[in-house]
Amino acid sequence: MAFEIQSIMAREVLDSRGNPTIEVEVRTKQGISRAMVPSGASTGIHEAIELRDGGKRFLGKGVQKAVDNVNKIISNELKGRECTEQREIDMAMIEIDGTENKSRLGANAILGVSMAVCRASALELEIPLYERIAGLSGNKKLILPTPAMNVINGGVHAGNSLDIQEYMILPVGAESFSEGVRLCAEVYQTLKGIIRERYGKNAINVGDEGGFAPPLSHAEEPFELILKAVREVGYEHEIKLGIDAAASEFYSNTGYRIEGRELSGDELMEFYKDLIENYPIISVEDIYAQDDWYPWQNFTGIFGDRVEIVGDDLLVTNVKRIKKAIESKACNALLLKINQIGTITETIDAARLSRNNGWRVMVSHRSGETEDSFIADLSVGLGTGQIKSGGPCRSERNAKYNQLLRIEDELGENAKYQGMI
Ligand code: 2PG
Ligand code: MG
Repeated sequence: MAFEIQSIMAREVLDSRGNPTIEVEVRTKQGISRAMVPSGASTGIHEAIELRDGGKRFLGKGVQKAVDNVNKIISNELKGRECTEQREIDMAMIEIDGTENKSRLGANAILGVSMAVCRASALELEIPLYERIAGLSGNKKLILPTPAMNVINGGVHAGNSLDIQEYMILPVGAESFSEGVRLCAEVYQTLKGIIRERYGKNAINVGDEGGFAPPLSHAEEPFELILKAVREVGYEHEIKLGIDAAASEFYSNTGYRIEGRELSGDELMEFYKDLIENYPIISVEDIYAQDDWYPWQNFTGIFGDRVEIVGDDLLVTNVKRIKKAIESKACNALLLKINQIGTITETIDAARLSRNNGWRVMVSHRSGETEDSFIADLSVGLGTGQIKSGGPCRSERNAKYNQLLRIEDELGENAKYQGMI
């Protein structure tokens, strides 16, 4: 028993929105490995279930049941196993849970253990976490990802009237990851000045993901502001744009409610077409609702060669839904979120399936985050080439970018930056 799990324990801690989340500690002979679980706001209905207590504590959001499930059920089952057996451990937890969506033990309980076990194995093997993840996934190319930084927040992440949830800048023309971060940070600070001047100092408060949330309501306005900032610092060639519409949030059975109008799938396509033609947009995410497959296919048929079309709520990091989307050509990229599926093994499988079918993969944070930087290592280890972790502001967002800066240093001359996607 070289790499034995000696104990596993969980506790309730707070996330970036002040809601409880679960932290797990796995003890092995080299010490303690910790992990913290993120939580979404615009969650897809097909995501694995995050167990919440209900009742009065934390207004129903407590995670003591999930903590108990780790401390009383999962820990007994996994104690004494080798922490290097990631797949067997993840499958054992899935089996004990016994449900399709991890609703018995809770995907938050299972994921916390899965992440901490992965860290423990890196510690025991005396290799960095990204190298461990590369080994688990069979990936040979470590790549520093292009960051997709969300600089203007809307939708359910902000208190303004923008329907589109995220306006992102992607430094595809930077020479390195660190240069990309610098360009984005310069644009961000310049944008802050522009917004303050135009809308007053109340408008420079930030939303859940560290982007600004000025009082705008038309989809084009954020692009104009961002491009003004990009031009002011002179990075028109280096920086391109992306959006996450999070369209499930403004969809109902009567259509897509955008700027006070009710649009059909075809009309919404015209709306996006105007944006794509007028602005340097290279990536669009969740442009339609999670079960509205037909317009997704239609859009991909027309724009699939021009832009990256990312499925988030549509795919929920679930290989079954990814297979369906590959077969039906509903998009051409996966948004990879560890807590949508609930184990590291299934996350790796989702990324592999997507890559093997010629798709791009963007690793993603959640709007409710923690100081855990696991996904930074995940993006390098899987070689996905892209990560979104919010604006370059708020330390739960920068924890990921800062970890990537450390990895860049550590890889030295071998640090390859994705850049152009
Ligand atoms: C998204 C995410 C992260 P949330 O929709 O892509 O940006 O938001 O975590 O609220 O689902
Ligand atoms: Mg999304």
